[in-house]
Amino acid sequence: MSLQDLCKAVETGDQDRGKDLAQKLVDGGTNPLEIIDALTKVMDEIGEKFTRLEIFLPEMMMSGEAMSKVVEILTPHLKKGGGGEPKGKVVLGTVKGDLHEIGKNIVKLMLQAGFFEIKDIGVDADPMTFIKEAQEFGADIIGASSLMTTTMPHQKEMIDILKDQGKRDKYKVVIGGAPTTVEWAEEIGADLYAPDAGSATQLLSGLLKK
Ligand code: B12
Repeated sequence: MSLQDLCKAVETGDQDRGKDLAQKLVDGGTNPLEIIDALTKVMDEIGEKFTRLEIFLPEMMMSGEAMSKVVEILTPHLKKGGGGEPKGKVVLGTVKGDLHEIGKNIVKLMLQAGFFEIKDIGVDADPMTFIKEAQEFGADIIGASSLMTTTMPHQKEMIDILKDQGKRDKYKVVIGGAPTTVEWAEEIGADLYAPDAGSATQLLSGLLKK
C-alpha cells in the first residue's frame, strides 16, 4: 500500500480501490495535501494522454470520478483544525460553459479549513450569477475557476461587468484553474491568482489585509 498504488488506482478509474487506499494512507498518517498534490499530477498526465488520443472521454471521466471519491475520503482530514474567527466570505464557482469541479471543490475545502465562509455556486456559473450571489451573500471575495482556455474569457467578462456596474471595488476577485496564470490575472484585472488550493488560503488571507 503506497501513494503510488493510489495514483495508479485513480489513473485507471478504480474508485473502490482508490477510496480504500486513500483511507489507509490517511489512517497511516500520510498528509492529505501530499495525496492531493500527487493526484493532481496524475490528472495532468490524464489530460495529456487525452490530448494525445491515448485515452478517451470515458477514461478521463472515470479518473475524474475516482479522484472525486478520494477527495470525499480526505475531506474530514482536511477540515481538521478546530474553531476560529471567520476570515471572510467567498463566493466560489466554475465559470460558464465549464463543468470541471474537482479543483474548485478542493479549494472550497481548504478555504473552509482556513476559516473562510464559502458559498459554492457550482459549475457552469454565468458571470451575472457570480455577481448576484456575491451581493446576496455579502461576499468579500469572488473566486472563479476555469479549466479550459475556451472558458477563461468568462473570468474577464465577470470582472468587466463588475466594472461596468461600478462594483469592482466591492469585491476582491481571485482566479484559478490549471490553464490560468498570474499573467492572465494581471491582464484581466483580477486581484489575485492562486496556483493551487494549498496556497489559496494564505494568499486570500493576505489579500483581505490589504
Ligand atoms: C477530470 C477532467 C475532466 C472531467 C471533469 C470531472 C469533474 N467532475 O470535474 C470530465 C471527464 C467531465 C471532463 C470533461 C471535459 N474536459 Co476535461 N479534464 C479533466 C482533467 C484530466 C483534470 C482536471 C482536474 O480535475 N484536475 C485536478 C484538480 C485538483 O486540479 P485543478 O482543477 O487544476 O485545480 C487546482 C488548481 O488549478 C487550483 N484551482 C482550481 N480552481 C481554482 C479556483 C480558484 C478561485 C483558485 C484560487 C484556485 C483554483 O486549485 C486546485 C487544487 O489545487 C483536465 C486536465 C488538466 N490538466 O487539468 C482535463 C481538461 C481540463 N479537459 C479538457 C477537455 C477538452 C474537456 C472536454 C471538452 C472533453 C470533451 N470532448 O467533452 C469536456 C468539457 C466539459 C465542460 N464543458 O466543461 C481539456 C481542456 C483543454 C482546453 N481547451 O483548455 C483538458 C486540459 C484536457 C486536455 N489536455 O485536453 N474533463
